Amino acid sequence: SIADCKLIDLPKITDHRGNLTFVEGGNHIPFSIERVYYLYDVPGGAERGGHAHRQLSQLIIAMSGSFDIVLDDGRDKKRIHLNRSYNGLYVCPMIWREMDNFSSGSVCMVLASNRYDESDYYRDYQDYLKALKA
Ligand code: T46
Repeated sequence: SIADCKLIDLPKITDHRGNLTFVEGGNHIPFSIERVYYLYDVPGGAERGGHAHRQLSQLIIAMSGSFDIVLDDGRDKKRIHLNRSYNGLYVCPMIWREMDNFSSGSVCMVLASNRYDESDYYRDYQDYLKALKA
């Protein structure tokens, strides 16, 4: 459920030369990292997401700028604004998510527990709801 999706406060090493944040698979996040991908050059007003994953666990980070993620577990919905590079949103499997409100120049980085597999996606909301009930 969306109650299992948590904002994780990542380590932040502050320094007069600039700040440094790091993420260790299995330590700061409850999975090992098999893939990294990022969204960038997102035009104003764009919406992304609109799917759920069967197996995939993810940590979503606003590396630069900000955006919103709406999490939906078929019962409850929650809108989360991400705007700090030292915060990551942990998203567990079987959560429907939509993303919008991208600021100009924003970069969304995702750390994922598995390689890309289209068969891991529910891209139809009704199919997703059916799978939840099954
Ligand atoms: C998610 C949000 C935050 C690949 O070939 N490899 C990949 O690793 C990924 C992530 C995507 N693709 C292909 C699949 C589609 O043809 O890139 C195209 C766009 O993917 P999608 O429409 O799923 O993009 P988003 O931004 O809606 O969703 C992505 C991730 O798919 C998803 O896991 O949680 O970012």
